[in-house]
Amino acid sequence: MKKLMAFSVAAAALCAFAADKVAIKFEIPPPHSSGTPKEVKSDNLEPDPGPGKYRAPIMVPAGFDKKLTTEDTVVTTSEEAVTGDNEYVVDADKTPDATCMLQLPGGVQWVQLDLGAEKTVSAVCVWHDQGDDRVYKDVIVQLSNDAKFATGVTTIFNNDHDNTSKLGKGTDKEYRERNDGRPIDGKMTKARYVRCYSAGSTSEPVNNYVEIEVFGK
Ligand SMILES: [Ca+2]
Ligand SMILES: [Ca+2]
Repeated sequence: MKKLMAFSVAAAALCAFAADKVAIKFEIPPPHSSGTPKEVKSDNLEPDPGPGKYRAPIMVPAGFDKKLTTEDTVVTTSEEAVTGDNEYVVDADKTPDATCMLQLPGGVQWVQLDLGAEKTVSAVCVWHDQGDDRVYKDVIVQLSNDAKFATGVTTIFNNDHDNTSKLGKGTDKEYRERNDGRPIDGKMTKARYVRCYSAGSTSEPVNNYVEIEVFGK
């Protein structure tokens, strides 16, 4: 009887924990009409959820679903932009065109966000460019309290399956850019800085960033 009661208490605690979880609410822009579908070549592509269908929501404990990035978030980059301003990445405008998009040169590049202080990161969502059917190469998202990412680095996403970016081999899948961006589980990592890597896309060598949002507490 005692055993049964202990089990019930544990089960109730588990249920309460599950009930306390909330879905992160990303603001999804309308899909961009890209005309004729384009074939993309990738040997590591995840299955597309289908038009109008979105990925399963990221569930986090209540209170950890706050958007941490604002238009005042400081954005730095690996190299000077080809076009656009760093602020475009946090201006809440997700229109995939030159007026709202930061474009970095070709090769391995990164965009880094400073959250201002250490936070618990529950999710990161990245919108590159959904202007046509395309897949960005070697998408890697890392968190750290070190602005230089030399120590204490946690990788929360890495689809560089053949390690061409030399940051370690990743097991995540490549994905088609869509209007819902790419939500990534932050795994409740404590960090001040968020760094998002890419190495061009199947459409062009440059690296485009429309928006990056970080959630947590
Ligand atoms: Ca933007
Ligand atoms: Ca690669």
